[in-house]
Amino acid sequence: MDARYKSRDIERRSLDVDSLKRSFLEWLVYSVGKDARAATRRDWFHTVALAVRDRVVDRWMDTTRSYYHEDAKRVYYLSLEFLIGRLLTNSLSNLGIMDECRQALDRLGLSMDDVVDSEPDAALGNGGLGRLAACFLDSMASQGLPGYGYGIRYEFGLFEQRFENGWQVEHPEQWLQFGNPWEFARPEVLYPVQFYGRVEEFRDSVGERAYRWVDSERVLAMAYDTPVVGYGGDTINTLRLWSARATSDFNFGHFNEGAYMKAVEQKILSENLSRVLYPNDATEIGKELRFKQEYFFTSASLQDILRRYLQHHTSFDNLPNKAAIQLNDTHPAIGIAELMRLLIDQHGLRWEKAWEITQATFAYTNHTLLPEALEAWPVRMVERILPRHMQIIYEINAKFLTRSKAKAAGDNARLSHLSLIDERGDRRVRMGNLAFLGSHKVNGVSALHTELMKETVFADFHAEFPDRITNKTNGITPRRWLKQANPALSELISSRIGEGWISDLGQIAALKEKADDVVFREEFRRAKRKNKKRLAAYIARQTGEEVQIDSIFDVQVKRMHEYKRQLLNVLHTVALYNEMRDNPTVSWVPVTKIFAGKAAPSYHMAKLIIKLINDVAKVVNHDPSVHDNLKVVYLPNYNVTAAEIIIPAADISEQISTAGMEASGTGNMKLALNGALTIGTLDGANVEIREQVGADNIFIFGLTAEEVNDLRANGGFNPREVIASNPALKRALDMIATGAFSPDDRNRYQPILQALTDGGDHFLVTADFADYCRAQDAAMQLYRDSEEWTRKAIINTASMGWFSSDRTVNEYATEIWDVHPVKPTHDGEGFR
Ligand code: BZD
Repeated sequence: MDARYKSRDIERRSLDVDSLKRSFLEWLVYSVGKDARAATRRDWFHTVALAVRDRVVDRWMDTTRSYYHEDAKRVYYLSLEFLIGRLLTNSLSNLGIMDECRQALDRLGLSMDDVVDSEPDAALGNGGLGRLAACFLDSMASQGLPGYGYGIRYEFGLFEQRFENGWQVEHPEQWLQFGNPWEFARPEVLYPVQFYGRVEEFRDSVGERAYRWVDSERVLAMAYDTPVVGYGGDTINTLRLWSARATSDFNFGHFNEGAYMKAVEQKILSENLSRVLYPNDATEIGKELRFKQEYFFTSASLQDILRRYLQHHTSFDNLPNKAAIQLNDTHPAIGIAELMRLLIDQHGLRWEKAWEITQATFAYTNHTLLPEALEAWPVRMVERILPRHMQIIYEINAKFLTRSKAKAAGDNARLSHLSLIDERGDRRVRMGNLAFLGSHKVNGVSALHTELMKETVFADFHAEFPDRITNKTNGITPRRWLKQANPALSELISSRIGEGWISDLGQIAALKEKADDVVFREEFRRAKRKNKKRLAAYIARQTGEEVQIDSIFDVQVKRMHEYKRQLLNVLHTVALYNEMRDNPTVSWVPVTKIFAGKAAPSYHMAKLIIKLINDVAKVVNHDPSVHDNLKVVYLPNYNVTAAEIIIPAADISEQISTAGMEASGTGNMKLALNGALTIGTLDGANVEIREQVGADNIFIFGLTAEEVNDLRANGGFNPREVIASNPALKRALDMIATGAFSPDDRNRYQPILQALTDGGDHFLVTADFADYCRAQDAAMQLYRDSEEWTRKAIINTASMGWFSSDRTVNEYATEIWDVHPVKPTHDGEGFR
């Protein structure tokens, strides 16, 4: 090899400050095409990202090659969402070259923070489900597990939220506008995906009945790969996202003008498949395009998985020993019918064999029990879009129902629950049932949620397959959510217990004894204060509001949903405001209520609650009689990047969902890990957080899931009585009802009051109000004793080891996937 290239090749991989600096200048000129004088911040971000990417590529290829040579069993995480956020700090931190990069930029007279802040936030997800997928990618790579993410490369991620006069307005999120330096386009990795058409029956070569799908429309799926850098940089896995391309059938040459225009229209239509992420996080919208997105990425992923498998194998018998496919909710569940189709129609397998392989390969994670969120597609639509799949689903159903215990017992009600088809009204395909039946394991995401799955939505399936449901309590990656987001605290921790916690979060328990160390407590407080200052500056920039660093930062950040009960929080805010006004001479602990989160664009009630919070903020923040003891802020456009600023600064973590409704929660884990004390119901993973931190170090309130269930079963309760008997609640509601916060439109909040009274208060806001206020009071009293508060905060941080997504992913790996770490061989040869 030419010596000049060889040395450049080595430089590309060198991690010292000088090499980085030289790379930056070279990349700026030769790839970004600017000189240092003309370069904008964004140019510098692209420059740095490309130079960092260089340092990843060799190891990435080594990793991929090692998996190939070992023919290792891979796990494929199929998810319609990956909420990854920014990647620059993540890559630098996991490669261990944060300081080197900062210094190299420094020598160029550039600020690292400016460069980092020029990266768009990749928001290819709605909330918890998408972020969980991103944490799992980090954990798989960090532990050397051969894991691939498969999803859609949406051109528009989750909308940008702005406020106009306190109302949410949505704007398109154009994260790809200036290009994406992390991804590699793979125009040669292209799979056809079919839609519509009809099924033809024929006799195969041995005279057996066989089927082919004909007259279909085709769209191509093109791959884009993003390297996933594991901690330490040893393993670099792949996130493969599919983009829709029109087929070359749009060869316009021979068209007349009318046909030509139509052809171009068709091209745009087919490429719409990967245009935009649906912004609904808990209600199914039942749109045809959504169903097509689900099939599009699932089909492409399965074709890719089979292609990779066939590099080493000639029969499919070993597929379950070489591939584990995890379905992130039911969004990719059509994959079960698709794998059956591929094995039977394209590879000639017999039904029984194909079914055995399919079941042994798939596993399914459920993320919600909310009935309105369970996917059920109209049979007529599925039939039209995927005619062959509809046949296969009928066949799976017929075979299953014939053999089921319910049939033997003549129990028709149970049979109809087990059916893949909901026969009530317009007939629908129940994707949860399909996912359950086609998988060897089905998991919930917290202990409570898994038990409720067994008792409610999947009770009949659980009776039929008692070993199939298993719990895998969620986790979060300590790299992003402590090391990167909270350098102040992570440096303090490492100074006392070393850096082992970063890849083995269990070690953080060694901090427990430091809770009694007065010096450590002081330093812990200093770190929190630093983060609070950073957040206060952010709040001022975003909202113009000045907040007190010494106030309690009481944080509720998550998607807006009635079951998450932001309304309960704002009612407490109004009650506290009244108390402060009534008792101006009391020395109040100052409180800053911080909200952030998006509402689905069509979710009117959620948007109205946002407006209410903003209206309350306007009144409270400008009322001199509370002497700045209470501030309310709603930060716009909550995303991963905002979370990284907000979470490390929180004193209180609000986890106040109606018990039984939040499957797990993961923000609860991030906040506690960063030393916030939780005010929460016994819901989702809060139950397990209490077990870990101890009941003395968490504020639990409200009805339990069982009590909620009993209450509802016994015909509910009378919210009007509850309101009448609680003067603080009554007063808060009266103020809202009479327009104290909406003088411009006094009836604005009627729908909210209606829901709480005539509507029966489905989410039990009024029922839990008194106990919630008690928990809030207890927290405020404790905050006065800053030593005691800090002690508990430290115990929270120190007790969160179990909530690392490394632990979660290991449980999946051993109990569901049977995949094992592979150590990549780095032979240092550079590009091949
Ligand atoms: O999944 C969430 C649950 O609500 C949380 O309790 C849980 O912690 C996380 C991770 O398991 N569910 C979602 O985030 N769901 C969605 O985002 C979603 C998206 C599209 C359609 C339906 C639901």
